[in-house]
Amino acid sequence: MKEKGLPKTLVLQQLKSKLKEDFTYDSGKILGSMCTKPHAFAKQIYMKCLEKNLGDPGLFPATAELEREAIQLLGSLLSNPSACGHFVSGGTEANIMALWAARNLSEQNRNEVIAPVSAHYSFDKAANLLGLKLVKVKLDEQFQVDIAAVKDAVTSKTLALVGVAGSTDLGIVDSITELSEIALTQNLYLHVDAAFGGFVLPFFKELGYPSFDFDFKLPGVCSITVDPHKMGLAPIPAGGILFRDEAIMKSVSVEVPYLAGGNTEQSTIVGTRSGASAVAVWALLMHLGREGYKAVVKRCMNLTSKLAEGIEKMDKVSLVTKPVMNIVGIKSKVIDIRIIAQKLREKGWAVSVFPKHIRIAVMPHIKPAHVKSFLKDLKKIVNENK
Ligand code: 0PR
Repeated sequence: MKEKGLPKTLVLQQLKSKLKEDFTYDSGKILGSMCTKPHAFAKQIYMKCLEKNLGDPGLFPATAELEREAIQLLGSLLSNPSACGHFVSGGTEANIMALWAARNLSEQNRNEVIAPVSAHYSFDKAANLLGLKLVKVKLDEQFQVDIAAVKDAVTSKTLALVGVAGSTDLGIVDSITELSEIALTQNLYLHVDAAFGGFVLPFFKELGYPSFDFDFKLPGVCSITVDPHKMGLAPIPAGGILFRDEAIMKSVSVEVPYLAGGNTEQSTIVGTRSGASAVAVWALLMHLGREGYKAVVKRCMNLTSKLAEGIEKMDKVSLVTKPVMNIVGIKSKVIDIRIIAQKLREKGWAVSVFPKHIRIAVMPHIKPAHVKSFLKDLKKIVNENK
C-alpha cells in the first residue's frame, strides 16, 4: 500500500481501465454462466442495506425477521411454508450445510453419502471438509441418477442421499420421488440440490412444460439448496439453504451467548453475513411474485427452444439431449468440442466446456438477438473446420 492515497477521480480512472477486461452480462456474450445481471430493484435495496449483518441479529432484528419471511416465501414456493433456513454465500455453502446437518443427525458409524456423478463439485468439498465419503453413482440413459445403482450403493454406513434438480452440466432433474422413497424406507437423509432448478421448476406445470416433483411435497426430502443469485435474479452473494423443520437446522446450531440481544443460536458456517443479500431477496420475492418469476422462466425457456432448434438444424454439432430446462448441451462427433469453444472465445463468446459438451445456460440477460448472432458464429466455425 502506498503511504499517500490517491484522489478518488484517479482511482476511478484506473479502475475503469482495469475492469475493461471483464465480460458483462449486458453484452450478451456470457453464455456459460448460471448467474445473471441482478434485477435493478434488488440492486437498489442491496445498496441501502450494506451495513446490515445477520451475524448479529440482536443489532439487526428487523433484518433477521425479513430473512425469516423470505425463507418462508421460498419455502411456500417449494411446498413447505414452515421451512426454515438461511441465505448464505452460494450453492456451495448451502450444500456443505446440508451434509453438515445430515452428518450431525446420523449415527456415528455412518459416513457415506450417495450422489450422482452429475452432482456439483461442491459435494466433493463438503465430503472432504466433513470427513465423509462421497459415493458417486452412474446415470441412466436420460442422464438421471440410476435408481438401481443408488439402491445397490446403500450400505450400513450410508447416512444421506443427494438428488439434483437441475444439474450443472445439462439441467437434468433426478427422480427425486424415487430417491424420497429410498430415503424413507432406509431411514436416510435426503438433500435436493435445486440451486438452479429451484427458481425454474415450480413454474413448469403452469407453463405447460413437463413437470417434476422435487421439493418438500415429497416426504423424504430433508433439505433443499435454492440459489437466489442464479435464476432468482438476486445480487451475489445469495445462496439459499432450506430445511424441512427446525429440528434439522438445530443439528448445526451453536449458542452465541455474548452478542447484543442476548442468547442467540447461530446455524450458519460463517458468522458475519450479508444482511443486504437477504433483504434484497425479500424485496424481489415481494415485488416479482410468482407471476414475475414465471414470466422470467417463460422467456428463458422460449429462447432455449430457439437455440435448440438452431443447433438441431446444423451439421457436425448436435444436442446432447433435448433441454429439460434453460440449459443446453452441444456436442460434436467430428470436431473436438474444445476447439469449438476456443474459436467461440476468439469471437467473444464465453461458454462452459465439459468433457464431452459445451454448456449454454440461457439466463435472463440473454436476448433473442444474442442467440441469433451466436448461432451464426457457431455455424461459421463449424463449417470452416475441415
Ligand atoms: N449446485 C449446482 C447444481 C450448481 O450448478 C452450482 C454452481 C452449485 C451448486 C454451487 O453454487 P455456487 O457457485 O453459488 O457456490 N453452478 C454453476 C457452475 O458451477 C456456478 C457458476 C455461476 C458458474 C456463474 C459460472 C458462472 O459464471 O457452473
